[in-house]
Amino acid sequence: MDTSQLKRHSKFLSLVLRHKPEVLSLQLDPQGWISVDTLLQAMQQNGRHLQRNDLETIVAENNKQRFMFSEDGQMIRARQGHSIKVDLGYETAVPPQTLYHGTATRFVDSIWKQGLIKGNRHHVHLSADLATARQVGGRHGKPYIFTVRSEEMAQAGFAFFVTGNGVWLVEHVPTDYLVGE
Ligand code: HQG
Repeated sequence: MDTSQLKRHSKFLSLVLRHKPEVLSLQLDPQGWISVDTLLQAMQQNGRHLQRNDLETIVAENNKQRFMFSEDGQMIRARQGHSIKVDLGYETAVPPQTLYHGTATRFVDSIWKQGLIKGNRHHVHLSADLATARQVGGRHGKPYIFTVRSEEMAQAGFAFFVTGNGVWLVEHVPTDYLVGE
């Protein structure tokens, strides 16, 4: 299967595993998992012919490691980014002194009023490196980077989680902990 086909399937998997499993008449378990066989079968019935080895390629090569298999390889889920209710079971983690959040310039005024809010997602997404933040912000327009004083937030009692692929998650970032460009 060529790269563009894999990318198309990968985007569809994000839709199914994070937002709308119902497009394939599927239901994820409370932790966001679905059986690989069930998923592949449902995709097949939807005219999306994907073999197990193609799925393995997508999981392994996805640029942001968006998906993961269970240890026994029988189940698959998205690592983060859900809008449907799932309990990802991430442990809280101690963040570094600062983390970054990339946004677009048009959101900046609103962010200075409300802080960073999670919107449709379960959490606000932060990254440990500037390059990732810039890329995330660039998806929305002209990128603008906020630095988040994460160590101070953790000391003040905010819970931080980190996913297997280095995305940091937090409920909300009040303006007190934001530093602009
Ligand atoms: C902005 C992608 C106005 C926020 C990425 C962002 C990431 C506010 C947008 C992951 C606001 C939400 C998440 C406020 C936050 N007023 N705008 N008070 N607070 N915003 O896509 O962080 O490709 O839901 O700055 O790489 O851009 O899905 O969040 O611009 O890791 O794997 O509201 O999604 O990963 O946009 O991206 P999003 P995000 P995936």
